[in-house]
Amino acid sequence: MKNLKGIFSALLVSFNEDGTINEKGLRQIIRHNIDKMKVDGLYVGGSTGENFMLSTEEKKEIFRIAKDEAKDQIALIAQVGSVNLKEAVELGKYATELGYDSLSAVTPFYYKFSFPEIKNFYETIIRETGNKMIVYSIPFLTGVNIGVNQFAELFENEKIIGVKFTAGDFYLLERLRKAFPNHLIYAGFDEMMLPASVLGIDGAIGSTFNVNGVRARQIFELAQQGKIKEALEIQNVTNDLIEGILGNGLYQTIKGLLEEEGVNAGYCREPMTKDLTPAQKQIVKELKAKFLS
Ligand code: HMN
Repeated sequence: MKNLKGIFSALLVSFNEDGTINEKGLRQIIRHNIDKMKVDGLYVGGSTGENFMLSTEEKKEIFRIAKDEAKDQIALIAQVGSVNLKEAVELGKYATELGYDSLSAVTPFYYKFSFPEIKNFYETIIRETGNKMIVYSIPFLTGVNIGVNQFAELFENEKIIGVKFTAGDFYLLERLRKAFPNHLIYAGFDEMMLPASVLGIDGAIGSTFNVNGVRARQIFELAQQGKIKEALEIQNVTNDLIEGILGNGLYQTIKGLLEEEGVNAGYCREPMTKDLTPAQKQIVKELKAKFLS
């Protein structure tokens, strides 16, 4: 089994202008992550993969291409969560057959599901696929908050091996770390990686690692060595870059930065804005010159 700790890029997907998947571009993004960013793994089908705007067949296609390109070079996690449980199971079976090291699923969203319903959602995917599961908790987008006691209930299922914690609630993160020393906890906000690392996370999953993965690893490893001042200096530079990215359009700007690196990262998928304006493209050039040269 692959080591599931460390730095995971939340994989971006290259789309053509008409919204179809650009396979060649997607393969280039994967190679860039493996060869240049030296990530430990990829989180495929997440928010960053524009996943919730795609059809089931498109999601499968992305899982297939990512596994075919990465082979066994790095760890692969497939995000299969969907408010359509049947789709989540279908995707989970598909990714498991492809050899993904673990599944992950966002907490079911939109409807106000009860905790027993959420628990049943995870247990159904696990029962049907036999694979491991990482809970994807991202309350600011889903509105779903899971507390320590609820995590304890979920973790009673030994196939639920961890959580991707995309939240700024460091009290909850500290409580989770203390309560579950043997479960994997991944930080989900790249701009808060240092405080999360100090609290003892096992790894991080982030969109900006597609272009800033080397700095992300430095922050993580320096914090583990107790070199907080040095780690903070790199987090400061990282956050200057992230501030620039967030102010210019998150996924479009990361794609623009990849294009500057010679990677055909392509367009975003509507209803997201497909492309940057000329003024935004100029900002990408400035970010590239300042932070990635
Ligand atoms: C995913 O599901 O694609 C990522 O794991 C999500 C990840 O947590 C990112 N969150 C979102 O894009 C909503 C972060 O990397 C985020 O983009 C970054 O910290 C900038 O805010």
